Amino acid sequence: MEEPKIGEVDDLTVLAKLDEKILLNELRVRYENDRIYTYVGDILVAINPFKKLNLYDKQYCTKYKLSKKGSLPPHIFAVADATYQNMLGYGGSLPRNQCILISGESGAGKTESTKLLIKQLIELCKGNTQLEQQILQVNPLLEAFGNAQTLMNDNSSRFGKYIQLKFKNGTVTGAKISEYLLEKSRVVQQNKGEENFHIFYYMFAGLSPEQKTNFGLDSNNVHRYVTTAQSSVKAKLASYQQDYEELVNAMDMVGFLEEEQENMFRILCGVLNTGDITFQQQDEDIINTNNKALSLTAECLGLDASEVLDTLTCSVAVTRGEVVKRNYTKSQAEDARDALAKAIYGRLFSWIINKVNSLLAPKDLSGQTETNEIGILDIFGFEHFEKNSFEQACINLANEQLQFFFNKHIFMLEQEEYKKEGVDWKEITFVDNQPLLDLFLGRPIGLLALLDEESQFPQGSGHSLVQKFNKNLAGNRYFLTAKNSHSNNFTISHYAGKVVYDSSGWLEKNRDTMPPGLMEMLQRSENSLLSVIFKGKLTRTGTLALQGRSRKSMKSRRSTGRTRPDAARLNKATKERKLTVGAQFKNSLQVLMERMTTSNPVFVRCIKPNNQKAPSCFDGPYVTAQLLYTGMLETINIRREGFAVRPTFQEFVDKYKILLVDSKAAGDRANCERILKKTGLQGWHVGKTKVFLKYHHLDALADQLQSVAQAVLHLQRGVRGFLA
Ligand code: AOV
Ligand code: MG
Repeated sequence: MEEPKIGEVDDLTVLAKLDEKILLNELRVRYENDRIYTYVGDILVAINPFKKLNLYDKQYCTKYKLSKKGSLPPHIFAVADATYQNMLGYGGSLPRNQCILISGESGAGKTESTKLLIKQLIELCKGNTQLEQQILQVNPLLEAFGNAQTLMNDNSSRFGKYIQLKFKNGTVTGAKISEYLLEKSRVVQQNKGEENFHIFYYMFAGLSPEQKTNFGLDSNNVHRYVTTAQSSVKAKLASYQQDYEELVNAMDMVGFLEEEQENMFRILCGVLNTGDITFQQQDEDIINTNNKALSLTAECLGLDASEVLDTLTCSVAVTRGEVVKRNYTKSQAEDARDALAKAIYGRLFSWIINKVNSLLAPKDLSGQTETNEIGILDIFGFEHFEKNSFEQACINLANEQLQFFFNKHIFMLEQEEYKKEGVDWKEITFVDNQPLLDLFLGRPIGLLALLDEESQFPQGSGHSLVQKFNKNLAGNRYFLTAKNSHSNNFTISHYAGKVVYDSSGWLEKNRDTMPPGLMEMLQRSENSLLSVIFKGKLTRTGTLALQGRSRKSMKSRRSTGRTRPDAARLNKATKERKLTVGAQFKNSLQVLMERMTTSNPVFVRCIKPNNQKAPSCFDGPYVTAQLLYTGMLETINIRREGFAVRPTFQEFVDKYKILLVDSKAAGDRANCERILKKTGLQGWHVGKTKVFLKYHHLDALADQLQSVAQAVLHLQRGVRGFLA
């Protein structure tokens, strides 16, 4: 047999010889020929082209509809197709609920893949319904508010999301989005060379001059919270304008009312103006040095300016029934100001998700037929900047968790099953990252637990935190203390590489408390939307639970005077201890893992070809590193040697007994062997309760089924012809 040329192999598991170099070369040649997709058995590898490829138009949508996997080049649409068919129950023994897990570092192409998957899934179930159009518009909407330009990706997701599409009889009936940890700190501060959330630039380009004046938006977009160079904003003005149009379009389509949109923009301009409030120390007092910003803030947020100033510059506590006022320092006032902006943005984002969910919720669940779902996980990819904070730690923890799930599914469970079923098997080893999950999640000695403990001390600081880490985790192989004992830095040896973290600000970010009085003030806002979003409660996973129906409460605009809250209420508010951000994140990851465990997982692994976001540039060492840390070689090995398809005897016989031309064949071991021998296939195995097949066996079996079916049809026609 002739060896296939380099780059001609669509599925790397058929390569006769394999090592790091061969693998890299195959991928390189494919990439150079714009073949960005490659299979490893049932896993899709996607390399970011960083340029527009003609791979996704109508013609491709049609081509990959109900296609047979082996007959077409690898494609993200084929993943959508296979997942859809499994959801319909064509996957035999597999669970009907599917979850597509997309991994890869920041900028590798997860979000683009997610969009393509949704596009093709909608194409597959197409009923031309309004709901389908709404679902397609959700992504541009979420990206406007949740994505931003970073050093690693111009459209980086600053939140994680899990999108569940619900189906009934193959038709989409609704969608639900879960969000994970929006990076709120970006609203008030961005690293050098990075931007605030897209929406702030879209608004600047898209709002009418009248709106801008009304909302106090600077005509040059000079606000402290948006630091991007004016020249670069100007250069992108036209494209921002278009993005704004698309966003408004999307909001209309999904069902956001005009009044709600107006309120959103007003609130966001309030956030920008909040950032421009500046303070100065004057004797005992903190005074505001930008009255214009203060009054614009109050105006946009529907608040009273003097009350805003009060809550930002002093705290009111109750000691033995007496109300005691304490002035903030300048930096405390600045923190209070930024906390206000972050809280508003975070809650607004949660409200948007909430609103989308209520608009896209399945309407009628009373029918007899069961509903099934396809979930798609698009998290924030692994990140390592020059300076890495609490957000990066959480983001990287999520990536560790996902890698662990991959390992567990691909290596651990599978090999356990071989053992149990008596398959003759040579163990394939892999790098287990369980120790890293333990390092983060262990109790009482784990990063998050220690962080929570330190967060309870009002006097705690970044330095006391890192000392606590050093003291408790020094023996851990994956935790490295800084050489300089005064440093706030520590290093974690992640599955995807070492990251140096700076512990400054972690306690505040983890506590995420609002200065006293802010919450109550916002609940009394004249802006009906703002008051609604602050009346909601946060759940244990940090999502917003609104009281009653949001539409209804939107309409009842009541304002209960502007007095400061009474002492008793204040006291209660300060006493109520809410979950820390770390604890919420841990809970939401746990919920996600549980959901993933009960579905059939489908893996897409995105690879970033270079670190410059550049097209046609394949950086060998950079790609190799990703192939190594994701365990690609081991994955190919297990997919080559292993048995990805494992139906029970009964399932196997039910599906293929037609090949025996024996419709009464019992679902036992002997019949499975009879069928398999008859097919002439090689390399299968029959275990104690299950049949073990290679991925490519499925295609061959499908071919044989089809030819038998055709023969039967032929025969029937013949008989009919004979009778006629
Ligand atoms: P990410 O989701 O994995 O990063 P994206 O999906 O946002 O990465 O991809 C980054 C950029 O790469 C996109 O904005 C596109 O310009 C380009 N790109 C990705 N996939 C394709 C494709 N199939 N065709 C053309 N261009 C593509 V992050 O969200 O940062 O982890 O947090
Ligand atoms: Mg993304």
